[in-house]
Formats: sequence, C-alpha cells, structure tokens
Amino acid sequence: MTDIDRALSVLDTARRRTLHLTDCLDEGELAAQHSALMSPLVWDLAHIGNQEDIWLVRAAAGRPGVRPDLDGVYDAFQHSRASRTELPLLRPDQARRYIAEVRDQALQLLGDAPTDNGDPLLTDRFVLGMIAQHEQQHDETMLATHQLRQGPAVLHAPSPPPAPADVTRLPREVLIPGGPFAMGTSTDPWALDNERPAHRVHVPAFYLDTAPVTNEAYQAFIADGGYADPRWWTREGWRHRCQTELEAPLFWTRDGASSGSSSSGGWLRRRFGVVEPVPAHEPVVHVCWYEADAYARWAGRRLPTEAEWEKAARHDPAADRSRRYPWGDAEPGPEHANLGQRHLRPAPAGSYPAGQSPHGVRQLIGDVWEWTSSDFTPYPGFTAFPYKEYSDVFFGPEYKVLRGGAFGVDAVACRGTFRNWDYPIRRQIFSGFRTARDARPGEGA
Ligand code: AVJ
Ligand code: FE
Repeated sequence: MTDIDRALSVLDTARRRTLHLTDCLDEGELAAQHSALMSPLVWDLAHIGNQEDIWLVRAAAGRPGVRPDLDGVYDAFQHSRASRTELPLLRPDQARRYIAEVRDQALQLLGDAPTDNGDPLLTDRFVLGMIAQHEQQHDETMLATHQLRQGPAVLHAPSPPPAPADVTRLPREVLIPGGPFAMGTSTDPWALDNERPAHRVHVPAFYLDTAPVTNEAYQAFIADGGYADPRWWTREGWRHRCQTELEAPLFWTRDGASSGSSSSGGWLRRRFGVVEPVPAHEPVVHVCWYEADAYARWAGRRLPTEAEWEKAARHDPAADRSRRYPWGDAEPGPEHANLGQRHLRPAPAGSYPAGQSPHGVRQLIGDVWEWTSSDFTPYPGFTAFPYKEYSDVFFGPEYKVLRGGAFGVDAVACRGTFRNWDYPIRRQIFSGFRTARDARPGEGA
C-alpha cells in the first residue's frame, strides 16, 4: 500500500513520535548536550523539519522553501554532533513552529500531486516515504539520547513486551542450506538507495542462531574472563578494549548487593533513567562490534555476514524468492516483531514465533540491531538517490553493517533489505547480535 493515505499516516506517526520525545523535556534539557556522541535534541527537532523543507517543499514541490536560511545550521556535514550546541539554533518553541509550518506546506503542495509525471521523487510517493523514514531515524537517535541522559525517567513504555514464548523446543541454531538468493531490491517502492538493486548472491551453507545472544550468555563470556583475554579480540578491538577499559555492555554496573548467582548475574543496568537488574533472557544490547566479534570467537563461532543475515531473513526456500520480511510480505504487526518504541526494551529471546523465518529463525526484525561481520559497501550497480550524503559518502571499511532494526525503530524504516551502519566502537545505539558458523562439507549443500 503506497497510496496517499499510507503516506499521510506514516508522516503523522513520525511527527507524533517526534513530539512525544521532545515535549517531555524542558527548554534547558532540549538545548543541552547529554553526550558528546549526540546532538542536542532541539537540533534533531529542527533538522527533521529542515530536511522536509529541502525535499518536500523545495525539491518535490518546486517552491522556495520555508526557511532556506537555516540550511547551514542544520546540515549534518557542516557541524559535528559535539559542536552543535554552539550554533545559533532555533529555540524549542521556534523549532516546533518551523516544523509545523513545513508540514502544512508540504501536505498542501504534495497531498494530491501526480505520481506519474516522470519525476522519480514523486513516483510511488517515494519522497514522502523517504522523509517519514528520515524523521523516524532521528526519532531513534533521539531515543538513544534519552537513554544517555542522566536524571529521573521521563519516558514510559506504553506496554510490556509479550510474555516469553515457550522456547523448550526451539533449537539453538538452524542450518541454512547453501545456494543463491536475491539480495537487495529493485521493486520495493520506498527502499532507500543502498538497498538497491536486487542481485543474486551465492551463500554457502551455514548455521545461524535462532535467537539473538542473551544477557545470560553474554555474562558467561564476562565471567570467563572474555574481556581480559586478547585471544578473542581482533587487534584493533583489543586496543580499543584496553584504551577505553571496556568490561561490560554500556549502561551496566556491578550489583554490589548481589552474589552473582541471582538471575541478574550480578549486574545492574540503567534503562531510560531506571536502574534495574539485568534480565537474563533478554537479548544483550549496547555492545560494540568489537565486543560482539570477541564474544562470537570465544563461543567458537563468528558473526554472520550481511548476505547470510539477509538470506536467513528473506529467502523463501519453497518458492525460491526473497520476501520483504521473515514471515512473508505482510506489514509488521505486534505479533511479528518488537518495533515502534512500544516496549522500550527488547523482548525475551525466542519471542515472536509468528515472526519467524521459514527455517525458524526468530527476532530477525526488531528487538535489537544485529551486527554483521560485513563492511558497508555498495551493491553492484548502486546509484546514489536522491542525495549522496545518505549512503554514498559512508561506503568503506570503517563502517560495519547492522541489520533488522530494534525496539526503537518504526516499521516504516525497517524491512529485510534495510541496511544500517556504524563505527565498530559504537554502542550507544540499540545494538546486539547473533552468531553463526560454517556448515561442514556435505551439510546443506
Ligand atoms: C542510517 C542511522 C546511519 O543517523 O547517521 C539520518 C540515518 N541519515 N539523517 C544516521 C540518517 C541522515 C543515518 N543512519
Ligand atoms: Fe538527518
């Protein structure tokens, strides 16, 4: 469904979330820098409107724009996140008025614009989908800023995740048989440039975890001295571990009152302003690529490649075609995946049986972003569209790919082809992982 109602609805959902994430803090907190890794929230707020001004009001509708004079201040490439508090930013009330004015003009101009006049921005209302995804991406970034912020809780989850599934008969891993599959897409109307074009990739047989790595499993790595043993780490990973004195996921502290034998494993975590025991059966979150990679080596396994991840998430072996999601082509519902900031935490590992892939892999979509072993590189035949600064300028070995989205990601910005990327040291993002291993010759050939 890419008709006008869907476009209006995803734009409205994004805006309600943006206001929800910013209306709960006062002017001082919105203007403050809660972490050098993040922008002040009031920068994200106006940047969302500025991108909409640029792409909907100007590029798509051909109008002069609401505030072209603001482009410099809200250009992510001109100013590092850490320096954005020094800019002449709009105050929160001014930013709210600006983004509302942009939205009004955009909807008036584009609400019933033709989609068949040959402008690729308007085809299938791509540019509306792109701007809704952009706003939701910043809503996830703002959620990460909330998580980094000190002080009493202001965000509260609308509902808890579903009760844990019965996982007693869920195998720990499954075999994904070898063979080609269609990676990426040339037909998904709102897929972004780096997801295109579709191309066939041969993936040798491999085994993949049916669920993300849990806190309990990760604690066994810590307890076994995994952070003190360079054997498990790449050279750069070990250097980074030593320099920054990593010893547990971000936001974890040792629980002085616990013996370590309790279900928390002796660890506490801070989650959106509340300190709580680390839940044993939840997927681990807030680990960097180096930590994920070291854990996998310690476990005698490895991270999946990006192609392995996508094949497991999309390939339907019965029809030999790639689907949009592990469960098929239907839009994600609450029975499929933990998305949309509904629960503000991952669901227990093994949840969402209705969202599993044909081979029985669960939670590929939602819960936690999953680190892959792959660098962020363009697919064969890639062309930047509509702007180089979305993907093109980031391709290269310094970024690792993450897949599948997290509890903070909205469905509009999440699908089996969606590619995220970050530096291997980053862990303020909602990042976890699952592990893989090669199949032996003859297995699944
Ligand atoms: C796709 C999450 C890596 O936040 O840097 C937002 C998304 N691009 N505005 C980022 C994005 C431009 C991007 N990531
Ligand atoms: Fe942006």
